Amino acid sequence: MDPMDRGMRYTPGSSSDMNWELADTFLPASDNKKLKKKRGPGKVGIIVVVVILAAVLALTIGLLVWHFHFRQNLQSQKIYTGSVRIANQAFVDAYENPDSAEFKDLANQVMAQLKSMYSESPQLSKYYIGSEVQAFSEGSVIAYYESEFAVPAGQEAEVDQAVNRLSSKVRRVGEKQGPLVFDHVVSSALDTRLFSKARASMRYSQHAKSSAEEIITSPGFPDEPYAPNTFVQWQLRGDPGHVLKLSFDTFNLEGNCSNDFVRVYDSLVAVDKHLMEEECGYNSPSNPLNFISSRNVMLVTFVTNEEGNFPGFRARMTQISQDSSDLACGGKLGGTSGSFKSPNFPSYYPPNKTCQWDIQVPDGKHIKLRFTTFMVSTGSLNHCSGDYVQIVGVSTLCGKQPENTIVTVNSNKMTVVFKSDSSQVDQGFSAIYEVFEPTDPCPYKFQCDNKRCINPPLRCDGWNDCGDSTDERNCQCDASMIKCRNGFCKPMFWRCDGVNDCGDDTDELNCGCNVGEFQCNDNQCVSEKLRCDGNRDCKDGSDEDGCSRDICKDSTFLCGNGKCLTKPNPMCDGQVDCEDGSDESNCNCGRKANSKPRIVGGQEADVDEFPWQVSLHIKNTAHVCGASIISEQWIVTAAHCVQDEDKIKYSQPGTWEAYLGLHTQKEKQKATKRLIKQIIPHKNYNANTYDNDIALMELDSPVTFSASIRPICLPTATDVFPAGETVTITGWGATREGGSGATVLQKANVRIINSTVCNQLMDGQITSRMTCAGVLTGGVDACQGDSGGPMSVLSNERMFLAGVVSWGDGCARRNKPGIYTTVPKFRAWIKEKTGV
Ligand code: 4AZ
Repeated sequence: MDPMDRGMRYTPGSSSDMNWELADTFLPASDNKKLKKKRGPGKVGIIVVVVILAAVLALTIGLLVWHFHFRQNLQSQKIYTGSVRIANQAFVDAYENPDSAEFKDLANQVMAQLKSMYSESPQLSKYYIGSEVQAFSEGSVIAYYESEFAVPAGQEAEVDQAVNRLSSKVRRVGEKQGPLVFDHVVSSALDTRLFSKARASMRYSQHAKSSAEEIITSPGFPDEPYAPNTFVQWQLRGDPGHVLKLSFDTFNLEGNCSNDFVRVYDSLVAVDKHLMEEECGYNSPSNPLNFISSRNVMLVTFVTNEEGNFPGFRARMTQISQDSSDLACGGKLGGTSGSFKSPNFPSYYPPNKTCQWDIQVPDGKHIKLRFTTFMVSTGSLNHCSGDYVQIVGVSTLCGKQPENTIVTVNSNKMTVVFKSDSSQVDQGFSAIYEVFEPTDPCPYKFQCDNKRCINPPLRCDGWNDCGDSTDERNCQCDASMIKCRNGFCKPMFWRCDGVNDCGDDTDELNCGCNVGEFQCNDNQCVSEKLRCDGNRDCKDGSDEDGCSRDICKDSTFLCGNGKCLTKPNPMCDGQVDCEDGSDESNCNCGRKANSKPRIVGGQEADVDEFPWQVSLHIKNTAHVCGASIISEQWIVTAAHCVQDEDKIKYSQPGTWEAYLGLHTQKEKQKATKRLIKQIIPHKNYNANTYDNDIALMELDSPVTFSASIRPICLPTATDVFPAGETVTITGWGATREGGSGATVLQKANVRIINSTVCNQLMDGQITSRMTCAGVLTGGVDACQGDSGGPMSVLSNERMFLAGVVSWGDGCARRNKPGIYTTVPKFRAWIKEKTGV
């Protein structure tokens, strides 16, 4: 069949269009006749002819086999999606219904004209298979279509260029060869992930009603998780003169967008040039995703790969009049101060929007503009080629700018232009302007070197409020502050918290210890009870110096047989130092397999770097909590992870599945999965105070240790982790407060915070079974979803489970450390319950 002469629907991937050109060149047998005439049929001649014939036959067969079996595989299916405006047609309601005669008639005309357009291009005509019109919308009439090509390997770029050339020609001069006048075409190659499943897809079409909202959900929502290998499209429409607003009130997909994703288009067809956003992962209902289209159409596509099992989404669609004040932006602004923001802020702004604000303040004053938030899509080429905010004559901003970015003009007029292009939207900006006297730019305030003005009380308060530290320079420290040698002042309660806040250690020198504590020679404080107990609790061992028992005096390690060793840190260092080998027993743990040189403020862990890390999932759904492997069959987590809630029986072993050896949540299939045989929460766990927040889980069958699955070492009951010591936290939890969980395991280093200081910061909620760790200036912390996971400390090149992620006041906030269950306090309990 002539591929250019197909009906309205085409069959992608048909093999009836094979290219026979090469086969024609495989038949040179006439040469043999010439040989015969010249030389006669001598014996040698016959042999030569037979050999040549055999060779030609073999070559022909080989080439035919290659042609039929492989060559067609070298052709790739390419689908271009696009929209074309038909200038000489008026929209009728029947065009919304693909089964109507009107739709079919116009679709056939569009397809015929597309075919004739492609036939003019030598690069396209030979590979063209067919087109399908998917929808029409108003204005005059816009047709949305897909065109399919079978492109030989290596020709894809040429075909891309030819399609682009054709589109820009139609945009320039129009296309009037048929009865239809095309005057605007947008087209782009369709992502293979969309069309590989598209044929087994579901397609819905919904039209917004004036008053009520329309609801769309992922298949199965809310009763069951979405299925694998799903492809669903929703074509959404509103009345002419309206735009569509789509709000996802629940959004919980797999965290890796290359597996499962939702795409929202400002079109009725999946054309990249109108892709507003691709989303995956989890969005807190308190921070709903919210989109606005530029016209009365929108397309939502939902794609999942072979692994599914996340709850999915629900979105509400409404239509808003294009004249609605909700969409208004720009205008004239005056006075001495004011504010403005991008349309739909803090939700996504619509595509194809231009707003201009003309600010004029009283004569003689100048204007300062402060962006409290700024997130504007940069465009593919960067350099603000996509969306931007232009402060005319001063600067053009795009991308993500730091909080409180300031732009000033030395005049009483300022023009600000916001422009979004047809694709990739973002949350936009919020800006505040105010006047300043040219002679006094920061009245009653402190002016930072970066032009920010800060309230005077923030000066010399220990925090870098300017962003460039200029508010903390040249300070006179009052009695409530520590005077650092380098000139900074820091709050007195940061003194001796084990963290070098000054930057030059001034705040950590000459630190005394509390009542009941012993001060080590290196100023560390340990419990008085640990003095002379035979263990080196101070890092320098000074708690065992001069002990009257005289055991291990000036030595470092008490062996199981009572003998002392003078070697520092002999435990698990790979050499048997005690005669009874007790320094090297129980050491098959904590070894970082890969020890090459949404956790907040962290970074991705290396594969197998933390092989004791476990991801606890509610069966067939998402990651919920972390845990740590301590033996082939036991893992440690937080008691608060296994407390029942309204609907979910977290305390029941049957609720859970544990993934061991997991690196990225998108590759669960590569991990070792275990069900849970029993859960033992600590009997004194207090759900109000989070005291004793620890639980044990027994796996249904033992695991075999490998590079990616190994236990972490358990500390001894007397181990203390002194303030200031660096510990590592790991997990797949949220990467910012209220944000979505991480796909790849995250790691971050924080430091142990002095318990007395921590108790003050946490309003007296810290018990002796809790350890605080964090960065008091904020920015690095465990967060929701990290709970139950390890806080580990390195000693003798092995990692020990110092704590279990338990709770905190938000995540990564200033002066709010993370709180961890102190594992040494539960060492005996772990032994009693598990034998480990
Ligand atoms: C949580 O909800 C959680 N910033 C864990 C740790 C922290 C806060 C919350 C510490 O699982």
